[in-house]
Amino acid sequence: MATSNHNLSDYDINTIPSTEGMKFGIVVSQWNDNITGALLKGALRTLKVNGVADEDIQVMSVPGSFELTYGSQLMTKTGVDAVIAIGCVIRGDTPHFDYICEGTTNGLAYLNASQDVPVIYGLITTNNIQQALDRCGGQLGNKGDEAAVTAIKMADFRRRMREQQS
Ligand code: DLZ
Repeated sequence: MATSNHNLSDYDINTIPSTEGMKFGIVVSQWNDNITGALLKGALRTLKVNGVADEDIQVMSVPGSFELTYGSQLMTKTGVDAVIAIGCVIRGDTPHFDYICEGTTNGLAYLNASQDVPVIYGLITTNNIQQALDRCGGQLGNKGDEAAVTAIKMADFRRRMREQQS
């Protein structure tokens, strides 16, 4: 699980499927927007490097990570091939952190299990601001890059499964 052994931005471009004809939705939380903005930048950069045009990416923001489930659910209904949910929850002095992390994680997992557009977990959950900075373009790379690569792979997975079924 430790990200310390893994740079979140590392991937082999030769293993990325074609993005031709694909559309992506991104739902980004405004809470900790210095972090989520950097994650969004990473995700957009990686989608574009892999051939996705601006007009095939729809970005919407929600107030906090807890709202990512609702936002992503609506985004899955817009004709996109995958949704990336981006948020950042930083531990505070109360159990609030645990409730938001658990609620958001369960919500996003439920979406993946209950409908047919993949929703990618671009949520970082950290003990402090430094750990978040390390993961949004700092020494451990950018989880936005990782989420975009995962979105492309899952959109391709969905496309191939649909082709098999038709
Ligand atoms: C309330 C709250 C707190 C304390 N911390 C965070 C956080 O670190 N990251 C985050 O994305 N959102 C936080 N929120 C806001 C909740 O996600 C949510 O927006 C509110 O509880 C309203 O539903």
